[in-house]
Amino acid sequence: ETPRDWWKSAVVYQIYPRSFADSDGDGMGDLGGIITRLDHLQRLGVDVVWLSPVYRSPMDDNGYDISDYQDVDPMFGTLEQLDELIAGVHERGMKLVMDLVVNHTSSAHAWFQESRASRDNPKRDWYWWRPPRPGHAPGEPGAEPTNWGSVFSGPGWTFDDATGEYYLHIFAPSQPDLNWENPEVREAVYAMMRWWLDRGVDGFRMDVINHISKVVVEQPPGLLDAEVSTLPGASPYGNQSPYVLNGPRMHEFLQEMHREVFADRPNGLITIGEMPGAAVEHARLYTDPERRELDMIFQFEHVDLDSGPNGKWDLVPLTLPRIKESLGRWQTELADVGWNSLYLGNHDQPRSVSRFGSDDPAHRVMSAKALATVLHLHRGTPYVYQGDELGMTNTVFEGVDDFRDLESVNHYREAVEGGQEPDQVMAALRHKSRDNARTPMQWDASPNAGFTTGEPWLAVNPNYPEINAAAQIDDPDSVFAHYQRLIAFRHGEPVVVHGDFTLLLQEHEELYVFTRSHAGTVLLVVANLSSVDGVVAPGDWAGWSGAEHVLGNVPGVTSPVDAPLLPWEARVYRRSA
Ligand code: TEU
Repeated sequence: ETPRDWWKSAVVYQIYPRSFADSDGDGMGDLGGIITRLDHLQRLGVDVVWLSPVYRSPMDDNGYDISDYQDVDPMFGTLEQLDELIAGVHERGMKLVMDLVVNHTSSAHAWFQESRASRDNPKRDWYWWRPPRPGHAPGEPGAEPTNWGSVFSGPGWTFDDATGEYYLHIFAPSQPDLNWENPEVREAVYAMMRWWLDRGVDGFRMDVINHISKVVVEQPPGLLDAEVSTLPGASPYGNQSPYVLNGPRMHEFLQEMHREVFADRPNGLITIGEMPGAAVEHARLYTDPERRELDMIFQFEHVDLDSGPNGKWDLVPLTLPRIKESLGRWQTELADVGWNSLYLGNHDQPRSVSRFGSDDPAHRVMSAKALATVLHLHRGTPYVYQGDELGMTNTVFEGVDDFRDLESVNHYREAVEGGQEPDQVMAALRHKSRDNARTPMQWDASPNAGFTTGEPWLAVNPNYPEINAAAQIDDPDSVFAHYQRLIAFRHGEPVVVHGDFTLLLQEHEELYVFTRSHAGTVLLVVANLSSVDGVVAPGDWAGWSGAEHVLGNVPGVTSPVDAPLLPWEARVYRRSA
């Protein structure tokens, strides 16, 4: 029988279907493309495949705006192909996780169409409808029920002429928030989830799931207005987070979902909550197995470290001590209860090599391997975002027209209209735009990187002739081969899965050093996460003199712990306790 916590030793691979592989030449990835590339994943050795949304959608937010939860968008293929994909994944001994986007639907979803039709429609209360602020002309700026901003720029409420009220959308106006206070909404979502499990999927990655319980906006309009930042360049809207994240009924809703959807199913499923704004104290509750909520969550603390007081686009320098402090605290605080998801990148983040490593050709390969080594040797379930296993990098954006992502495009407009220097806005976008991670997967050196025979929806990164899967899969020194080794190492070494984590040299500016220990075995990870050559780990390493150097990123070399490290060199040692 599958152990209940089988996912502790698993590695998850995230596919962003639009950018993975195109089988019909329309320039957009699809299910047919994924099916033909499953051997790549099996070769890598991953256990679980997480598919970003492939449901029917107007694609305003590339599928995170769903208009039919129980069908595949024609752009991606058909339900039959999805069945084929599930079977193909299962045949290779892997599992398939679907993205579950139920904080909001698309405004094109039938539920919202009904809800907006009239104030007395039976589905009116399925969304958050509120009257305009008294004393303001309906629909005019300032008449919104609260002053909250949307994550994707502009106000968090949109006026609907049809019924003279506003609806809430934490994200784009085309992504209205479902009202989870209404039990019919919850039952409809649970029924849909059961339908997918019956179809054979193995679990869900739940999009912004800690937004589903909010402070209910019943008070007189204005009472829940949020503070607006007075810093230059800040958004003119208030920060909604305190009102709409980790709300009062979160645990109740997740426990109910568990009961209604998962409790009576055999072990072997996995539930992952994506949770911006979740602190480790929240994570302990959300992922405590006794509480029957979620198996693990994606937290954002370490990917927010380079954001300043004005948010995501307000760049502040990243320092290694801060990264270690943050990730290390999550390791410690979730040691006795709960579980970590480990990631450095995904479809919402810039490429991890460009952000945390170095995409300078002199350091790219080494830094990609070093980052992966550090991440995969932490305690938790590692996530590989498509292309990370090749060391893919941020791309080149000449101007704002090169972006496709609505977050990037909207931000540019709002910031420039607000008086910021276009060059400065572009610099932030180049550094952090989500489109950096959404360029097509680089399969080989043929035109468009073998992603499509047509015109790709987003330009291929010009570095594809050098960085691609075909060039790496048979090369034992490639980034790909290093990922294979890390994944196999986790599968073979219980200490990687279960070991206690101890951070060493926390204040060191260049080195990331920690131990893992379990059942008589200790691992020591020593990584130079900098381009500085010859860094030596300070300390007395006598106890490690006979230790085995089990993994490293300098081909063919094994060195003692106190030997100087090359730029971005990472080593893993093993000894008995
Ligand atoms: O993202 C959640 C999230 O917090 C977003 O705000 C995201 O991090 C964004 O980049 C903020 O800068 C999830 C999905 O992963 C994302 O692709 C969706 O756009 C979003 O939810 C809405 O569904």
